[in-house]
Amino acid sequence: ISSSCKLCCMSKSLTAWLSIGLLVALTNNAVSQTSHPNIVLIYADDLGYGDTSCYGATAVATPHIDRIASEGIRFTDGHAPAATCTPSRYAMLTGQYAWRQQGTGIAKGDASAIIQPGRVTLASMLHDAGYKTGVVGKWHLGLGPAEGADWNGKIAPGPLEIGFDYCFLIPATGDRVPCVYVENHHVVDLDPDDPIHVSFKTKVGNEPTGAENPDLLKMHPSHGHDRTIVNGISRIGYMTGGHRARWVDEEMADRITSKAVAYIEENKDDPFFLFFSLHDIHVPRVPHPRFVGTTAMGPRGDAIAQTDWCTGEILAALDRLNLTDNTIVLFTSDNGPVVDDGYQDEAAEKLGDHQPAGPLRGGKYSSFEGGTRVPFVLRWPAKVKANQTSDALVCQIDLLHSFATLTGQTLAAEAGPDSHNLMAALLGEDSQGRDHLVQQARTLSLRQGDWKYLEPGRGPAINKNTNTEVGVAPQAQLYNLRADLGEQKNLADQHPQRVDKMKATLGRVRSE
Ligand code: NG6
Ligand code: CA
Repeated sequence: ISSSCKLCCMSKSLTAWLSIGLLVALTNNAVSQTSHPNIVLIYADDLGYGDTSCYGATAVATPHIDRIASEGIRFTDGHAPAATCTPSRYAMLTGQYAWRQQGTGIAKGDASAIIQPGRVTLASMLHDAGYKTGVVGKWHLGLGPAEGADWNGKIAPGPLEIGFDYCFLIPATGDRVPCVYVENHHVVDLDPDDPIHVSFKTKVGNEPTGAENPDLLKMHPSHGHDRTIVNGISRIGYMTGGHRARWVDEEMADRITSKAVAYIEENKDDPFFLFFSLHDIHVPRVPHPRFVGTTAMGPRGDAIAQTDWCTGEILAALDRLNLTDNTIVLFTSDNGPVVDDGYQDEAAEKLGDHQPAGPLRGGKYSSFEGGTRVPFVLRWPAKVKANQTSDALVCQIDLLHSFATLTGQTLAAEAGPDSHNLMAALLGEDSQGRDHLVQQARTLSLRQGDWKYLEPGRGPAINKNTNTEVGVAPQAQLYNLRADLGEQKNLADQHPQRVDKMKATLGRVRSE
């Protein structure tokens, strides 16, 4: 063969090798992309099973949340781990039922960090898998060391010590002090000459309170919430100082949404995990003026409309950046709905026919299904078929194990003990989901198949303040959810053996 021909052959085989290499690289890339999709978890607060139009609401339209459902899967039996905020978030991030761990009840505004550095969390696991990890919005899992956070200095530990690279936080909830944002380790826009002091015991400083100066309020409390007034709204707890840094409730949704969108833009070239934790529709419900009056339900309905707008901004950012196809978007809520949660915001008066929990009994604070069964819609166009409805029993506590499996991470033996790998159910490939699930309110309940067992408990059956049936009764309760989704007919007396069996299963899980 002539030398020119040799050269030609060599270059041909080189081209062949190059193209095979390219193909392999492309395939690898495709594999690594679908094994490492971006993950956006949009976490509403106190949004009930019946509060979005894709779950049947007609008094408010939620086209963006509905879009996630129609382009992905709507789960009819998706759960928060608990019927209040802090234990739900704790369990979702750690994969451990919150009732196993002391100090995971609703956190005060000055609570110290509840999840200790070193714990495996959803964020630390994804961080180890090569993700950029950020949390924007409501935290409510405590900040700072045991003696409390230094609001005027470095605030740690917090999200950055348990796996997040970035945080922009409402430290607890909007109804409790301190009413300031925290970005990474510091209060945003703090004037060092006007230091923050916070107390949940005695009054600090001399600022007006809701109890002493109701004339200064633009929104009045209905129960509690009568301490320091910030932005015309009295809160839980006392606060002084930090005036320049104080939030304006009407701007909160815009503020956190722009931070969330910026986070997506900045991390678009890496796989990223964004925990976008909305404040809506928690009290005080003070949506931006552009949403006021968009529903006939007053602030609670308008806050749902605002929630949908926030969601739409995230979806639009993903579209704009060409990220939609390979991003998992999960929209869900931290617990069920409540109408009057402490402010006179006309939520009860203007409710009309709207059913915040849809067909379910109870709501926030409740052992009935309304306490933890929440909107749960997931979209991932690259992998998940559109327009699906799934009745699989799934829970937010399973995200840790599921996403670890997805991203090829092995969890340490002690990590996420209650988290199951439900990836197949989340992708719509398995219609069963969990074998059983423990639900947490004031007492525990067990879901298994069509059945639900509520353990007996002491205390009032109704939370008078919020007018919620909390599900507590001195005798055991057993419901067949297939026949009786609204938990009206207690079958415990008719099925004593099933009661015993489920009680034993709950006892076993409890002692695991
Ligand atoms: C309760 C508050 C309620 C709400 C809840 C926490 C009173 C009387 N009630 O203690 O308004 O803030 O805590 O809600 O203070 S959660 O969704 O963050 O769990
Ligand atoms: Ca909540």
